[in-house]
Amino acid sequence: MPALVLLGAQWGDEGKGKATDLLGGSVDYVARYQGGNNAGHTVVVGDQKYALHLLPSGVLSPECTPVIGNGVVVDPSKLLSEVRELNERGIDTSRLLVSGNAHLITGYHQTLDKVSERFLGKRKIGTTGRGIGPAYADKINRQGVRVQDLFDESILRQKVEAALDHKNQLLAKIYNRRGIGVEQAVEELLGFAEPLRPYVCDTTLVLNQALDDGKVVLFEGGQGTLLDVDHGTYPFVTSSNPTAGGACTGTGVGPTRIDRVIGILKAYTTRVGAGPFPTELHDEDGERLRTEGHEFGVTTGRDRRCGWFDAVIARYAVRVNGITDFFLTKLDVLSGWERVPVCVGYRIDGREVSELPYNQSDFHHAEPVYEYLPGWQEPISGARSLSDLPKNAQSYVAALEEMSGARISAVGVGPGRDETIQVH
Ligand code: 2SA
Ligand code: GDP
Ligand code: MG
Repeated sequence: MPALVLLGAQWGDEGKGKATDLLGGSVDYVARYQGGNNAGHTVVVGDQKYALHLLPSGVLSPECTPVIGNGVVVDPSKLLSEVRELNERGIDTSRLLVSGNAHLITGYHQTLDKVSERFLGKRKIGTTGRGIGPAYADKINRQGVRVQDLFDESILRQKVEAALDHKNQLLAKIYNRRGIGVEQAVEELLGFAEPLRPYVCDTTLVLNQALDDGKVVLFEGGQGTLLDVDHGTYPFVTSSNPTAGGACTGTGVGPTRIDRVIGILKAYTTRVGAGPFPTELHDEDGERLRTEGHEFGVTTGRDRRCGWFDAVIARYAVRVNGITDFFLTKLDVLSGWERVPVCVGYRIDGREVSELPYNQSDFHHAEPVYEYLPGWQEPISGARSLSDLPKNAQSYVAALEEMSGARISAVGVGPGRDETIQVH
């Protein structure tokens, strides 16, 4: 099992941080391949809780080397403060490697993110306001500033000048805001150069050599499949590719080297930010899932929208990611329901469909078709094998596996490292 991708199969917050941490002890490298500090990955180790945003969750495993790949957008100030906070809690971050080709998020990207959301009004995406979209826009528009540019002042100045020229016109003419000074932006960025220098290297070379040497590499996705800019609910998505292909472009490791793709799948569904969500609950059942599942954003503290499990989405995630295994998380949150609805298809303008519609209007109109599975009353956090679970919880897992189209190889029954049932 030398190379595995671990990604969110729904709209993010499925419990990727916990799953990565769980595997951290048996892998040599954990590489983030997309996104930035919009991610919020929670890891609970004993009585300690860590909320990681930019650092790969493997940073908490002493034998594991955390890598920030070229596909990630790096806010240098946030990276350094996350490193400092972990150091203050006794976690060694000296093994961290950061790609010199990763793009930087600067103050002006954050300004543009916030201003453009305000400008969109009720059409807003509900971004995290961390500058993610504008930083990726600059990358694709070839106006980005990369980590390696921090080490060449003259190139840095030229790139910031080029990036700000157009943005300042935009800020002044469209948003009626004051422009951003080139010198101020350059000075601020230069201040990050020396603190970052020890971590920066050619991570593509490191990861490929590690695989040549038989090391185990885990590629950790942020957000989730339906937030993918190509395969998600566009435009209500993030600006990168959390799907499995992103692991290759975001680290420079070819697809023939990937052995396993693990989809993290919550036993119900949540979403943060705007956009369609067929199984969303607007009633007290949704409120109950939010409260019992502690469904609040790790980065922004926003309420997460909650709804029932959607097998159409799980099957779609298998299709676009080539998922080989699922880790089913938060099964414990479902204890105490008389019956648990599971969405098996959609009704769209009178038609029933079993595949996710590619047409955005169809998806906006999709009404869930539910099957009702019998619930269980007992708390299950103490279960360590499937046979420890109440019969109806076992049947729920089996039904989800059958409907989703990939085997479930682990089941989460609590946030702690050990609160997991290993099935395969
Ligand atoms: P952005 O900031 O440009 O990436 O926002 C675009 C959309 O992507 C969603 N998004 C997320 N959805 C779930 N979890 C995320 N991370 C945090 C968490 C979120 C938080 O772990 O809880 O704290 O609010 C995440 N990051 C981005 C976002 O909601 C937009 O819909
Ligand atoms: P990520 O972005 O996918 O890493 O997920 P988040 O950390 O944003 O949100 C998942 C939340 O669920 C975190 O608070 C985790 O500690 C918690 N969690 C993960 N797995 C389980 C589980 O099996 N049961 C319960 N109750 N909580 C879990
Ligand atoms: Mg999260």
